[in-house]
Amino acid sequence: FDDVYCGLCKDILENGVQVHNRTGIDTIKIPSAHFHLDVSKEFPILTTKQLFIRQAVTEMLWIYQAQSNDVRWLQERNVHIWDKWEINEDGDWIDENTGNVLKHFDPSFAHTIGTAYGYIVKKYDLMNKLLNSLKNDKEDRRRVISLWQDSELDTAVLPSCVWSSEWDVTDGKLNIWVHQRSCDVPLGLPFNVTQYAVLLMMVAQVTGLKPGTIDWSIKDAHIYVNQVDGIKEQLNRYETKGSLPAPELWLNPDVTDFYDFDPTKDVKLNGYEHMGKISFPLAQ
Ligand code: THF
Repeated sequence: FDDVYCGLCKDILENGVQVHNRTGIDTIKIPSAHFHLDVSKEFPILTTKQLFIRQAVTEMLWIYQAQSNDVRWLQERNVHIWDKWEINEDGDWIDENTGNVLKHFDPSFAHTIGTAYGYIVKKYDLMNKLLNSLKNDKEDRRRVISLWQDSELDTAVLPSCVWSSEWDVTDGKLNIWVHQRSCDVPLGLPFNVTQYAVLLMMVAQVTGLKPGTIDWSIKDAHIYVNQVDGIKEQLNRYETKGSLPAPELWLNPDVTDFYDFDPTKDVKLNGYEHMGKISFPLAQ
């Protein structure tokens, strides 16, 4: 995965255009990107920097297993990546730098991110529909999970960034196409790719399939200008040291129900070697 990822970063730095956006911190962007990964050959996780697998898997389970939009669920598990988007007791989403109200919600949305991600999965029963289709109708060509629901957009802090996945079965292998409308390449993308690979492996296991491929498409692939130094450091590691062998993800083979996966005992990353953490600023 480092090859694909570092290639994308290089492309953005070489060919990207600097633009303004709602966060107030400019990005360098390219309009689109796409890559293909084979999870049956290699578990996709970066080795040119440390990827925090526990946080990434917890976020994925928050969305697809707990089907929650409550930020406290993550905080209770010591995951703080959504803290900047938590609606407060008064129903306000606050700009952490200025203290201004960025958006007001009904106070019943306190402590959540509003109607996005896990809220959508639950309301439209998307995960159960997927699992049932994979168990009962292997030929189905309508397995689309869409977290983009127009009627929910106004009441979400952020419309879901990774918002669609399509699932097909070919020759006993489960393959997905995932699409992301906006991509913070240094922070979001490494989390997202690894967590969807884990999701693919979990869903394959509980439906009697083998994990296959991931196609990943992106609209607006960007690096925030305050992240450029960190990416240059990562590209320098890649150019001087290459990448390290990919680790293996172990899932407890006894788990047969997706909702039974417990990340503290049923998910292990074995032999993860990496070149160390790189800190990137997170634009709100
Ligand atoms: N907003 C922005 N600007 N970028 C994003 O990636 C993003 N997300 C989510 C919502 N809004 C976003 C939040 N996802 C980290 C990772 C994913 C996040 C937010 C933050 C992060 O800080 N990762 C650190 C490690 C964190 C730790 O130490 O635990 C890292 O180094 O990877 C898109 O999903």
